[in-house]
Amino acid sequence: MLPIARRGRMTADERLMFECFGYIIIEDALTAAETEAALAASKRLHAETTDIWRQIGAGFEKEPALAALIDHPAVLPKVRALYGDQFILQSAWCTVQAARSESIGWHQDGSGVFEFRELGYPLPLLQLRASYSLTDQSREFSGNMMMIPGSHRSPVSLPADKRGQLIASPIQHNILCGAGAALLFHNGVWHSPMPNRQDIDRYNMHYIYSPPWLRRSDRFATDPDFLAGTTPLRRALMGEFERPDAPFGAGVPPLPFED
Ligand SMILES: O=C(O)CCC(=O)C(=O)O
Repeated sequence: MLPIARRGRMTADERLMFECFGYIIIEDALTAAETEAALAASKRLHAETTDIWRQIGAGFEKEPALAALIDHPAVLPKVRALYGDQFILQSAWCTVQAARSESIGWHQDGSGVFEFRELGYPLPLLQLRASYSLTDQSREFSGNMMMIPGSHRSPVSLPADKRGQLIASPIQHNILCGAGAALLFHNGVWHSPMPNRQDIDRYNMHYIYSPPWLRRSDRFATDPDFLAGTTPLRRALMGEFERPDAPFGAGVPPLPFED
């Protein structure tokens, strides 16, 4: 019953699993070297963090190992399969859950200011999140993600009194995966981090892909030095168009994929 996918192109089976569960898991998305480099970069980003849970945005501007995951070949073809050739990186968050801490909070992704579920039913795909586990989360209580499969298609919300609970629903799935795995999920899936009862801090790196007109949430503008030094594809994924005034129409060129 696990929606396990392989690296790269989205197969028909994977697409069905994604549509049914609202997520798929790519267990070996990153190599050990990529995981180690991204973890070291995440620790540098969080060098000053003292909160038990905190996320820092746009770390890719400073850390090449995090920029490398923006268009990672294990995952980006699946994002493309779901969105086509016109989408952006709406945000990228490096998230730490400190050792021996918890911050259970079941939620759907989107905007607390105007929840996506207010838009209509079924909830549209607006923030497709690729979450890379940078520390081992193959056992429960390692800060691993908990998900309610299929909840992106539920017309009713998770009851408010369940949103702070470890066991929010009998059908919840506590995701277990090693370091280097990627979890790709629909914004509508109810999810929460599990407590981290380990002696080490847990790190996740989240990349959120959206239609080109969705406002970025980890930055108002992308660092010009990063834009100047990065690849055409990553630059385009930053949402830099020639006509940023016209993101709904002819202003948005297709992403410069090589194939
Ligand atoms: O990495 C985590 O702790 C979970 C982050 C999360 O669920 C979110 O940012 O929406």
